[in-house]
Amino acid sequence: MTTPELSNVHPAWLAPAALRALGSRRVLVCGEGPLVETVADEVERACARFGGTAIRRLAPSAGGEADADLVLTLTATDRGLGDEGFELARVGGASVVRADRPAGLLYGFFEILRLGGAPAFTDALPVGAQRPALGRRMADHWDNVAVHPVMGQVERGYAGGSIFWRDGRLREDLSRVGAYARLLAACGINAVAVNNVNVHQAEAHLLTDRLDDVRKLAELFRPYGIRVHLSVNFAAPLSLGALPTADPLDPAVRAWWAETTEQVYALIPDFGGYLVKADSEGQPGPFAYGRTHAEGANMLADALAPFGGVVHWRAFVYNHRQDWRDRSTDRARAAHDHFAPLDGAFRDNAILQVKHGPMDFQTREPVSPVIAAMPRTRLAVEVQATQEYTGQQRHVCYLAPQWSEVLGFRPWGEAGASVADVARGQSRDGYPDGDGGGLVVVSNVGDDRFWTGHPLAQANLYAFGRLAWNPAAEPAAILDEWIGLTFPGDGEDDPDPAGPARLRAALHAMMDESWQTYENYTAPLGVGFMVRPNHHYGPDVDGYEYTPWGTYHFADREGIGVDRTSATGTGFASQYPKPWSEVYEALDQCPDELLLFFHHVSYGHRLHSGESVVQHIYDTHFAGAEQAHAIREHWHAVADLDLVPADLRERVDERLDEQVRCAEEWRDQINAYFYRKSGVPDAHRRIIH
Ligand code: GCW
Repeated sequence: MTTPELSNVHPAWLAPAALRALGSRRVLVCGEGPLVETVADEVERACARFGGTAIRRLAPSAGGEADADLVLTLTATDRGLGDEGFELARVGGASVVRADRPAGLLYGFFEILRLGGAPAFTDALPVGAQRPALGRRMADHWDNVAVHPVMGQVERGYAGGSIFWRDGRLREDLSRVGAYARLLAACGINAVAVNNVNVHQAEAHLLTDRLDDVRKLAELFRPYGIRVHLSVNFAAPLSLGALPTADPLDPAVRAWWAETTEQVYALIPDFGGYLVKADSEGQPGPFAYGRTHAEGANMLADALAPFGGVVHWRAFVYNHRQDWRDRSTDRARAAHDHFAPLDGAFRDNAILQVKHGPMDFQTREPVSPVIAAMPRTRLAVEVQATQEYTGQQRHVCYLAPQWSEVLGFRPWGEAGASVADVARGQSRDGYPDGDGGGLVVVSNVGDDRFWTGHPLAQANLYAFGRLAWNPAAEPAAILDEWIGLTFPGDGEDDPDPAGPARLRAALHAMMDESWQTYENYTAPLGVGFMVRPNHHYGPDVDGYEYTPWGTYHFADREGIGVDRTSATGTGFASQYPKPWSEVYEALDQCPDELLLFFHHVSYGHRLHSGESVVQHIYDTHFAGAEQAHAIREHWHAVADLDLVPADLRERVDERLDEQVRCAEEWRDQINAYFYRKSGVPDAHRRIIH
């Protein structure tokens, strides 16, 4: 039985009114199997609500049926739709969704919802086949089972507590999880990791004596075609197995993982696999035994292989105890230094999960050079919906444009493959296209009534799913899709028919360029960080400058930026293939937005834009704070419309006030800092404190 909507939780992109078009028609569901039941339940509920008729048949139907407006049928199509693809057709006045496999039917159903009224039920239906570009579309939760003394229930969580865990236990009421599974499926996500990659003591036990908790979660995700993954602790053989070592080449350790994994699959036959953060920020790993990361990952891959599982092994490995005085160490280099030499050494069911940038989810970073360095490895690209460095779900910051830029980046130049191609596995030497590591998002969801703290932050999770399905999709189009599904209006019952369109236009104006706005008022020109240490919210230009974290900007009275060139700097630029190694190396070619990531320059240095670095800093910070005001004004301008629930309105009001306040604080601190360092006045004589 699938999950009905919850009355006390915002419906997000499955607003009831978005089901109206389908629910008021005659809909036939044909085929057998658990996911077909999910579709049938969805149809039945929508029809019960909106007066339509749900018809159920177990046998497949080849085409349209005279008396149905929509036929959803599981049938052999010979269209090569794969496990998750579907085909839309018009047959005799009916719209038909066909799929070879049950998950395809589920995705076809959600596509019909997305199309809304007329396009789904008339000859305007976009007929043809659709398949996901990436087979793996995963959401990782950084949820702790027990409340962590520093990080709380959810590490870097800005939406309340975990929807899975509470105070050391699995929640008793898991209805939220079913509703979440439904939302994830509706945007195309098919895998979820249910605990933090930092695996503390209580969480380690999920693998063994608390595995039943994971089984319960898997049962709620399964009806929506989502496999459950678990973050595991590399030292589990010591802590759980009472072995004297966790050495990945030790036969007893290997046997422990094999047996433990067998038990996992005995309880959860469709278990997805393990996720591992090893030798990173204090987590244990193979280095303790003089072994490589490939040896560590392969041990787990071998344990999972008999059951079809995969290990996602994270490439986020760097020295977090660096001496800030040591100029030879560059954190940006670390992942490539560690992993590129291991290309070809990983098993086929080991996926190396790489953060999209070389540092750490900053507002602006170049694409990680690891992505271009390992053609014989299955790579997954990791992005962050939880807005650790992008406003913590207090600021509007629609991240799809950033992710789209990453996915479209071509590390080997215009004629070469894109990052999306790598994630798809297309560029992997000698392996079939489509079985790459895929795309992974750190989820931004918690037990908040609006799921994501800031209600508009829902768009980031939705857009992630849609980009993982089709990396070429336009972020602005995805945004409109999300707005339309989340704020559909009441259709013919709207007292002011122009109202919903006005609201949608306002939301679009608020969100479409909000990443750029956020970049404008925060750290300039790709240099990153400049945030308050530990919690990472708000400005603190030197907050990380003399710390062990390797996140420096090197501002002095002459200039700013990190010299990562080969000629005079850390040599990071040479980790890229041509042409990018040359573009980044050359001061006159490096793109403005990444200038300070790659070069240390004087405040008077002229950007390609013609402006000096320091004047650019002043201009973007004055502009950014104004743009934050404008975002709020767009919202206030539609306050007269009675289309948004009062509690949502209040929440957005409160967050926008905080965004405006914080943007001004950023503006003033950054401008004051650089004015005081450089002594260069603003050409336009605006107020700098
Ligand atoms: O950016 C850092 C975060 C940590 C996080 C880590 C990671 C889960 O500040 O909180 O730990 O990245 O990605 O592993």
